[in-house]
Formats: sequence, structure tokens, C-alpha cells
Amino acid sequence: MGFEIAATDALIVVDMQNDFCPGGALAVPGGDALISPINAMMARFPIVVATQDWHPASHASFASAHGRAPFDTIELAYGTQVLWPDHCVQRTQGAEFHPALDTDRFQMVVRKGFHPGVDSYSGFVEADRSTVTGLSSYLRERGAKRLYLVGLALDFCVAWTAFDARAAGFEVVVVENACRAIDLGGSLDVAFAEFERLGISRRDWP
Ligand code: VGL
Ligand code: ZN
Repeated sequence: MGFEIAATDALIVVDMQNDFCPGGALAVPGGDALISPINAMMARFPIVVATQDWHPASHASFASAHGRAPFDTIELAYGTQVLWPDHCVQRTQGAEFHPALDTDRFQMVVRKGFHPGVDSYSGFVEADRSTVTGLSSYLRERGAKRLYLVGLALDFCVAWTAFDARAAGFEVVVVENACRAIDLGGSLDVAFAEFERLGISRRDWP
């Protein structure tokens, strides 16, 4: 199956950071296996954007900030929040992109999750569902029409970025073999059901 790429196609590289790769604080199994296909894809796409999870210490999404165990959930002002191990803390090694990733290809980096009290899985709209990152305006100004999503984690940051990309009016393709999932309490099945409902395509990179 050929992978034809148009001038209006953008590649969105989601959270390919040390903490989400093996050895990191919130490691997604097989995360580092994505580096070589993502590097190959970045060389082909006319528009390439990366997202970077970028939390201050003691962020509201950290279990440690609430004296709770990782992967518990709590209610925050904006709704239910999964509590994570401390990860992607600003200025730490864990927040850096994986060193083998060809970051020279990133034309723009969108940081998210930097408000102390608000998490953001999505690269477009934070978890309060009102704070925006500016990514949809950027992509529209660049002339992007169809977005191909790759990276980590398929059932959290990739999924929420896909939902919001669709809501912003883009055509959305999740490149499944260039993503890996956390799969917490059925989260991957939920994501796939939402992709189906919202008209988000799933494809593999050859
Ligand atoms: C992510 C949990 C917390 C992700 C980020 O990149 O999927 N997941 N922060
Ligand atoms: Zn995070």
C-alpha cells in the first residue's frame, strides 16, 4: 500500500520524550522502536510538528503532589484526572526528546501541561477543555488539511490530540504502527471506539 503524501499533509509527532521510552519514568513498552519509522516519516512530510509534555515540578497530574499512588484517579476542578508518576518535568533529562530522534526536522514544538493545575493530553486543548495551545491556528496558517499522528501514548496523548484535531476540522489519520499504548483499564479500546465514532482513520506506515 503506497503512502502518498500531499503538500497539505502534516506529521504530528506526539511526546517522543525520554520519560515515555524504556527506562523513563512513565515508560511505554516499545516506545523507542518508533524512532526509526518516525525519522523516516519526518523526512517525507512537508509539515512536521512535535508536541512536548512539559510539566512544572509538583504538577496536578502527579500522584506525588496528592500523596496518592500512581494510576489512581482523583477529581480536579475540570473533572476526573488519572494520577501519573512524576514525568516530563521541565529542564530534566526525562522531558528531553529521545536522543536518536531527528529533532532537526521539527518545524515547531508545542509544549503542553505547563499550567501547574491543568493537565493536557491533547496538543490542541488542555484538560480544562478551554485552554488552547494555538496548534490549530498554526496548522491552518501553514495550509495543513490532513494530519498524520505518530508517537506516545496511543491511548492518551495521541488519542486526545486526534479527537481535538478532528473537532478543529482536520482530516485525521492515526499511524498505528508508529504509536504505542499504555493501555490502562481498557483505555486503548475506548480510544479505538472513539476513532470510529469520530471518523478518525487508522493506517500503518509500510
Ligand atoms: C501522556 C500521561 C501523562 C502521554 C502524558 O504522552 O500519553 N500520558 N502525560
Ligand atoms: Zn504528562
